[in-house]
Amino acid sequence: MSESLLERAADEFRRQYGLPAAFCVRAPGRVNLLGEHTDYNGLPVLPMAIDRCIAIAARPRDGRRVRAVALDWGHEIESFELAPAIPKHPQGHWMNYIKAGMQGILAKLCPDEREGMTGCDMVIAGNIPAEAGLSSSSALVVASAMTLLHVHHRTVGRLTLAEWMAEAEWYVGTRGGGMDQAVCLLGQPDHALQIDFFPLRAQPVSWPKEYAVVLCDSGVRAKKSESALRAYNFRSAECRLAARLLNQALARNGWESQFQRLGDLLRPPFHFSYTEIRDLAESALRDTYRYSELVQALGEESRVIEILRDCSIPGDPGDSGPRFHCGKRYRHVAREALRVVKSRELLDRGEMEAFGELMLEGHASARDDFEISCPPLDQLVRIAMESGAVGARLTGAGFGGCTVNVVRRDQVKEFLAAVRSHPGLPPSITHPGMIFPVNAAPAAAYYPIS
Ligand code: NG1
Repeated sequence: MSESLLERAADEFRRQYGLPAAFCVRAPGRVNLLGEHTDYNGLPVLPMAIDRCIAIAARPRDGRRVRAVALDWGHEIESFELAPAIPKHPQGHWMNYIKAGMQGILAKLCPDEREGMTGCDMVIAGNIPAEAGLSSSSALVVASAMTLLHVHHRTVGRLTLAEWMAEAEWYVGTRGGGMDQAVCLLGQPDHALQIDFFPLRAQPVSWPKEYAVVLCDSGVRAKKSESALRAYNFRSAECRLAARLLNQALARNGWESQFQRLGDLLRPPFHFSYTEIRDLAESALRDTYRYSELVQALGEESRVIEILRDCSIPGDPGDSGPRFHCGKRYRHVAREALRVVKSRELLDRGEMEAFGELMLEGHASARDDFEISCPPLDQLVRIAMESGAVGARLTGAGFGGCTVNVVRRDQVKEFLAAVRSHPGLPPSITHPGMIFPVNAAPAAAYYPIS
């Protein structure tokens, strides 16, 4: 499938620019099997790179202009000049992801190198459903950065590039963690990855051949540019506020050191186990705080405002504004991290029924404590379980997008038929393009033009 995508990009390149492309880049999307909203808390995730990709055909050009055409988003040539601070396209525009990746590279170069950077022409093709929790955005960010690097014959280690790109994607307005960029650059066929953060590490986890991963798209579009972006950033702020509150609880128990993210508690001087982190998160926080209660607990309003501003939440929301569900959010994050660690052991032993149980627990926790599900996703999880899946849950940031389902490979046909013919689902979802198996795919790579 990705070969035809690369060919499509290369063919269209010649048509658009009247010259052959010099090379292609392919970058995969991902499905997250477990570990939702743990990455920016410094705790592990278990994603898999999938055989749905972004393909870019490119050719260097003189001067600092970058021109791009996206085949699935309008065929118009868009362009910008490479610069240390590239002005944004309107919020939500696909060009912002290209700008994010390229600006992310420029940011890491010394001024002389940055000055010497010339642009390129590009054609982009893709088959990752957009805004469906499958990381089409990070695939485009990574592919764009790799394009610029290749134009300048530069190589950067994959772990380093993944870290650069995690930060680079903040350009579009989400304060995400580093899962998507890391799995895009480090994924392996037939394997999921356990990814740990600060410092970034990835270990391949063999995926059992007898089981397939099937995605069911709810059709609800979690548009990063609108309310889902605000909701995502609000979760991130609640987690950071929870960290401040827990630091106080630790100080009351005699700890002098402070931590920033929950995952820091795994390391010196704390050396907590995952279970101890979970117990602390469950016992030391209240489910919900009003704004004034947070200010009182943290002692300084400016600290609260600083965290909110850092997560793109303007001003002082006051007590008439939203509540802060610090305890509920951290309960999800801490239990989810434990699920990732356990699930990895279960995969190693091939205990897929127990793995499926953890997926269902993860979904319930995402729905009830992290509150990122929605009725269509809950319904898809129920229907998947009635149709023979061993496990099912929402995947990615939530608020819409896809569910991920684990199904015995010899039962995939029956599963697809049962879900597609389910009377409870609207026809728009039962379409074959909305319910489809995926395979673990290799990491992003360069391809010569054939
Ligand atoms: P998606 O599903 O691609 O929006 C987002 C974040 C991840 C992670 C997940 C939730 C970005 C680029 N990605 O993924 O880092 O936090 O949500 O687990 O912000």
